[in-house]
Amino acid sequence: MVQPTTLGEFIVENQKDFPFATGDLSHLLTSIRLAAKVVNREINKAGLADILGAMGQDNIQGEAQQKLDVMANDTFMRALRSMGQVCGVGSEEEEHYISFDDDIHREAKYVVLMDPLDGSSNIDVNVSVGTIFSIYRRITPTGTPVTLEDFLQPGDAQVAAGYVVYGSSTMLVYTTGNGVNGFTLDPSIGVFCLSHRDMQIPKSGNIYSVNEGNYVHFPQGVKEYIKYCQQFDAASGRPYTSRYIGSLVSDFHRNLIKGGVYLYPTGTMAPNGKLRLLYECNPLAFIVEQAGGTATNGKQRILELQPSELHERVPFFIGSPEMVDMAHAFLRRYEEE
Ligand code: P6P
Repeated sequence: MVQPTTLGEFIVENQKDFPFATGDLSHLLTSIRLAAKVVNREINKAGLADILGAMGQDNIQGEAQQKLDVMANDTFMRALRSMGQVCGVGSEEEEHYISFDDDIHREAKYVVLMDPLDGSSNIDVNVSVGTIFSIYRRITPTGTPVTLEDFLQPGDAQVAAGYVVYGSSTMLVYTTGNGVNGFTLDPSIGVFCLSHRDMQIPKSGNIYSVNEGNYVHFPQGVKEYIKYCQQFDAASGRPYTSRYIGSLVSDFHRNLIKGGVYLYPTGTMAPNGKLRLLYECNPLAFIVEQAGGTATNGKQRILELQPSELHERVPFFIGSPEMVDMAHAFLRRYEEE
């Protein structure tokens, strides 16, 4: 039997692709790998331990904080602090960025932005959830405490991005700008094994993912695009299939493999959209572009946007390039409406 390539082996083998690689990024990815295994273990036994349900407090988003959200945040924060390559972390679960302000960490050259457990509303009903992370080099001088400026960089400046999907199997998918690779956790040996080499999203597909419960609040162009998806047209494979898990990582991962488009537009309930630019949209946009796909806010590439605050929300259109382009055509046609 051919021995699968492990994530650890892959990181070392591909370190040469990373300019100025001093091994720091590799060590950083290793700490993320470890944290993902710990979170996976806790999620898999959540039904058994007293860890389901809300903490009885809200996070800064005003969303009921689930116990697993807090566990995941603490686990990744501890792992990122432990290896010494990171000087600070921005997290969905933390109002402000966390500075690792000691002599060792002030010399570190990376900052991380993360959504430690995305889709947490699905936790108690056993639907897949995920972790999303984004890695930048700090832009303020090493030796000084990290600043907000280090976190508010456009997505094009990312050096790495990835996600973990805790689903029927647990997968870690990431890019360092040289393509996208997927690793599946073999629970019998506790190792992530290369299972999806050089992932490429299909140019088109027949899946659209949107919360149609918000339909009445959508811009006219989005409404018209959804109708387009639902109309019969054998030549273009319509009507498309509607698939919406309510877990961004899971909806994105399925569309990355099968082809499709995920939409979270503006609406009166979410005037700027719901998804966060820094630790949801930017990392997935980096991944999808590396896989040949497209990610925009309906007008501009997500990766070009200049963030202005840590928890900034943006409208999000991501997936197969031909499907995102078609959605844009409807948005432009009905723009003034
Ligand atoms: P809605 C989960 O809270 C999340 O951030 C994404 O994972 C998911 O795609 C979206 O929000 C679901 O939002 O408004 O459709 O429930």
